[in-house]
Amino acid sequence: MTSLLPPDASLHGLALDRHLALNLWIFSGLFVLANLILLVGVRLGRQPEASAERAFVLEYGPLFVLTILFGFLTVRAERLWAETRYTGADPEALQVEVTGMQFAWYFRYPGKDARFGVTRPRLVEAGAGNPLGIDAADPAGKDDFVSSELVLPAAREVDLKIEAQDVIHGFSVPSLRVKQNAVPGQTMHIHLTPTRPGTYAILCTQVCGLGHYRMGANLRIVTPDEYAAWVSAKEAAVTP
Ligand SMILES: [Cu+2]
Repeated sequence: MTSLLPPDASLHGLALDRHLALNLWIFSGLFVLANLILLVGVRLGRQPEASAERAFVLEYGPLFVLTILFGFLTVRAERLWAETRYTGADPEALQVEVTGMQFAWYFRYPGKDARFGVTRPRLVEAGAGNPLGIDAADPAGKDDFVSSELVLPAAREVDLKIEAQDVIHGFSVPSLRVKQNAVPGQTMHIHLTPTRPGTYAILCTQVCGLGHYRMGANLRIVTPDEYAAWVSAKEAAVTP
């Protein structure tokens, strides 16, 4: 059943896929069971009224079992959710800022100092090469660089800081099993570890305007060496 999904390229994805498959199997089973009960009921026709005790068991027995089942699935799902969101990222995790805007994704890397510089809305000028409005006066921003593709090294945790500049966008990377709304004025953190090198699709899953259909980007998962080479080329371009 998991083969319906694109190949997983993240460490946490396998457990999510298993949970999804478990849900599908359980609810397919319940669907079949419910229809069987219906058919048996139709076939048996009207029966003499059950005793109060038997009626109680018939009514609350399945309800009890379903409550336990839903509870189990909820706790299991919550743990998987918590793994990328509630528990903090490793302090050593690579920091990348993801910004959605009509109609593109931009990815900012903090450079050697591992600190993002201040951004100001009035400095936003995509035509002049500053789509995020990085303030040149802030020393922490001097070595920040912005990319239109998300490049991540395999087997290293990344802490994604997801933001939006104008309207609500949906940051979705099916191959990383990640989907998170990017909301103006809010910062969402997701941390995960990419595994399999390759090129994958990044989509926007909120209808964010006329150009929504073409709001996509590429995720490239590369080896640590390739990543180091890519970063130094990018850094050389911003810090002469
Ligand atoms: Cu969008």
